[in-house]
Amino acid sequence: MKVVYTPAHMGHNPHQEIAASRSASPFEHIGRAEAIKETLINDASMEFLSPTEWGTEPIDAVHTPGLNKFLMTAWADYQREMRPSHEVVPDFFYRPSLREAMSQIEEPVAVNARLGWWCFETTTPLTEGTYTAARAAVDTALTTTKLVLDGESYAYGLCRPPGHHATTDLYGGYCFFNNAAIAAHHVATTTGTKVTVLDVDYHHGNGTQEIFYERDDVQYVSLHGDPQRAYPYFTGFSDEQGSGKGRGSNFNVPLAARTEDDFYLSALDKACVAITKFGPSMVIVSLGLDTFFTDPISDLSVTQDGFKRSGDLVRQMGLPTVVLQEGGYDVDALGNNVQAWLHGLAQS
Ligand code: OKP
Ligand code: ZN
Repeated sequence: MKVVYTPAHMGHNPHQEIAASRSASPFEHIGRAEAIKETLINDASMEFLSPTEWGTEPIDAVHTPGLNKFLMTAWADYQREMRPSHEVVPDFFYRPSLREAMSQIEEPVAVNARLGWWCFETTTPLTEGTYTAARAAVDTALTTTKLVLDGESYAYGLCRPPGHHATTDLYGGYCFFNNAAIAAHHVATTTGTKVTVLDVDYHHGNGTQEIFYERDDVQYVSLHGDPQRAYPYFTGFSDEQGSGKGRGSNFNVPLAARTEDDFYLSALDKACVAITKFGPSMVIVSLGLDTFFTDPISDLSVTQDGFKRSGDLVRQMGLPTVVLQEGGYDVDALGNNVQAWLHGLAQS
């Protein structure tokens, strides 16, 4: 299987994350992608390639162009305007009801206000090389997708930072640009065919759902921890089924804490039935391994064998499949878990 990887992800190098009312070492760090790389590079069935450059056009086709413009200079703007800091985090979020009944405003001028305009939470610091890394993750997603468009049955993109929490005009949840959504939009618009994003990360991909919620050319299907208890809390409920033209093309499967392999696989099977019914030309998998039973920030109980069975079930749909990395925070198990999933997909 072809694997797209670049060391450019190391530009995104947070030293802390602000969550649960304290600052602690970040769960999303360089070591995650390097652990996956180490496992796959020692696997003779994996062939490594570097991404090519795709520019900002595919990003601006999905996100409000101001998001890319902001992220390009935000860290440097903050150093100059506020104070020198290894990582940059908003402390004031724009919530539209602050201006209830008043005129709509434009993006503010002060960098601290712009942070709160474009970001929705505190666990996603900007560091000096974050922008370079986030752009490289998009290039990785698009390069992987092109391999499959050009005839590979499947390919894997080692995207870092992840993408599925980034909405049309907000970053957060360790995500800056929505790698999978950019890839799906690229396929749908350049081929004129339908595409499915199958999101198996523990966390609901609120960004991908939002981006495609009113569209009938891209289906979003997700299995995740029930938002009644799990991040991102405000989306991922089963009654979210799409709206307008998109009604029926969004499918959420919230899962109970400690869900084990057999139940998980039966839920994934339902997701696959919904995908087959939609009839896409390609499946883009948002692959999170944070459903693993020892993941430090999640509460499902999937095993390494469950990951292999998941890949196998996706293969049985018989569709060209792009696999893009999202979460997974038990770093000691991460490489083996990705490898198991990919071997299930490749039946090797
Ligand atoms: C990103 B992806 C943990 C706080 C959780 C954000 C979680 C983002 C998950 N102490 N912070 O979906 O794996
Ligand atoms: Zn996750």
